[in-house]
Amino acid sequence: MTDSEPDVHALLPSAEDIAGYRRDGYYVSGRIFSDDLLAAAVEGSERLYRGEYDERFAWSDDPAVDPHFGVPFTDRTRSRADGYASFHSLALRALARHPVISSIAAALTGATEIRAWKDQLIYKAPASGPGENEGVTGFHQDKRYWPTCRSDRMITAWIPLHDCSTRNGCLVVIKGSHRWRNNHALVTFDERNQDYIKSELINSEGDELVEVPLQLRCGQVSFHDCYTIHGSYPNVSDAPRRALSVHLQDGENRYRDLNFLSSAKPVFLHSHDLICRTTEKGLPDYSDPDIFPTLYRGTAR
Ligand SMILES: O=C(O)CCC(=O)C(=O)O
Ligand SMILES: [Fe+2]
Repeated sequence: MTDSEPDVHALLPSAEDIAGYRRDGYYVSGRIFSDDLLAAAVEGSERLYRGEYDERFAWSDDPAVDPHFGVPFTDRTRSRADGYASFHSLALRALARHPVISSIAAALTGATEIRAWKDQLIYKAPASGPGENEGVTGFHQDKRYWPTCRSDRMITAWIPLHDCSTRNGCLVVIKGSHRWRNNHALVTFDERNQDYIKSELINSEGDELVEVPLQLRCGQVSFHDCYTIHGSYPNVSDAPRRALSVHLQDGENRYRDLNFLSSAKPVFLHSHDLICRTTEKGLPDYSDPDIFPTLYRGTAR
């Protein structure tokens, strides 16, 4: 594939694909990104791990926003998730803000506007031995991390920077789990015991728990609903598994104030609330174009 722009229309999901996403809670795209863009993204992530930022912001050194800011990544035996990679690396921004990603997100969710919400650059180191739980991403629901978001239509694009299989710990989704809303405990990204999450925490409302490993060729992207339960197992290959998660909000998403009863000691505080502009009422504005740029505006399909 050359580095020419991909054909947006050819990559948009069909009506059948959209119905599949709404039924099962996930969708796998065709090949969106070229080898060149992905190679640049790998290089961009290595630069971040050395503490080299292409662009800096007023909050780029604030560990309250992200404890990884400016901290070189030396311990390659565990995983690491950097929360603002697309702000600091232009190569990663090219993936996160790519028009094909937001167009697909709009088609799948039915939203007429898609804004950036957040991204996460994830490095899953090879596990040091068989049977180790190293590098596991615990099964979780993304929306549980964003209780201050009023929307239930948020969506995540998961962009691997190379081929991903069960061997190097590809993303695994639980089919249809976006309908299981009584799962407030699933803030379990950092829990490594998947069996515990599956047997003790997930409430599947009587449905069978069907895990689907999303094995992707480089350039492909998977999308999951903000309530779809997903995670990943150890990387038993001998190379790191690298992916950029791009979390997106629909244009209707607004901040909801869950601290109104306990404003002296806020319970729900997203790192974004520290850096985005505020509304007239002094509340975080989730449409601040500096933090949440609009990536798609169009008509509902
Ligand atoms: O890459 C992983 O292991 C987890 C990614 C994830 O949680 C997400 O994309 O929402
Ligand atoms: Fe997630």
